[in-house]
Amino acid sequence: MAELTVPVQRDIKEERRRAARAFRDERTRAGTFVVRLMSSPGAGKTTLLQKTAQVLTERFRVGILVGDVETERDAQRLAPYAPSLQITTGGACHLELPLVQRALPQLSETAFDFLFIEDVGNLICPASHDLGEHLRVILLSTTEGDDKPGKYPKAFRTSQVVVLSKSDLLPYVPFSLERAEADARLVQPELQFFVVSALGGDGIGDWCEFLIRRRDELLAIDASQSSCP
Ligand SMILES: Nc1nc2c(ncn2[C@@H]2O[C@H](COP(=O)(O)OP(=O)(O)OP(=O)(O)O)[C@@H](O)[C@H]2O)c(=O)[nH]1
Ligand SMILES: [Mg+2]
Repeated sequence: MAELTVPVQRDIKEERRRAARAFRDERTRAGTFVVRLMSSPGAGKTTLLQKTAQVLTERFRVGILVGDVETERDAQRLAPYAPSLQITTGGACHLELPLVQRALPQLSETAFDFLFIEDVGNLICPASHDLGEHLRVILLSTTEGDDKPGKYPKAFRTSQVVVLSKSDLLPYVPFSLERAEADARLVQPELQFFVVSALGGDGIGDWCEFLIRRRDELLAIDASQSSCP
């Protein structure tokens, strides 16, 4: 079969990177810290967001966008805690920035201090897409095995934080926090780790304080840059 080369003459990846940077900068100027959660299905993203929203909404405005292939179930679970909107991808295994941009104005308000984005449960595809988040967090639950960072390196390499979730199950499963951490650090030495049980509440306080600190740091940097002549 004859091959036909079509010159596109557009760097689509660079266009996407630029759009993500612009989205991130807009949110920074609005004072919104965007935190994205990725993990394999069922690692505990929605449960962690329920607990996180419960704590943060005492002092902050929180919004949540949640991606799934089908159903509104996660948004329904999150709605009692914070304005939440489901993005159903209809088969796609990850979210993309245009979906986020379309969904955001449909949340009850957009002036949030924290915007959380839960991506579709998948350790592979989401890692290749920048949704304009300030902080990319990957959850690894104790039931998945401590060997996963090396097997799914891109998700760990492109994240800044690992939440080792379901710590309450540690007595019952062969999972070593040390091994998981060491394996992840081989992929990305700068990763920060939190050990959390969203069901039991252990580690939730440290996790929320960390998020507040990171938002404060972001806003302080933005303020100092805005005041530069
Ligand atoms: N023991 C224990 N179970 C948990 C914990 N966090 C979540 N779970 C359970 O794990 C299951 C999956 O939790 P979800 O929060 O729905 O996980 P998810 O990552 O949002 O799942 P998807 O959106 O389908 O990818 C549920 O049955 C939760 O109750 C935890 O800290 N400890
Ligand atoms: Mg979920």
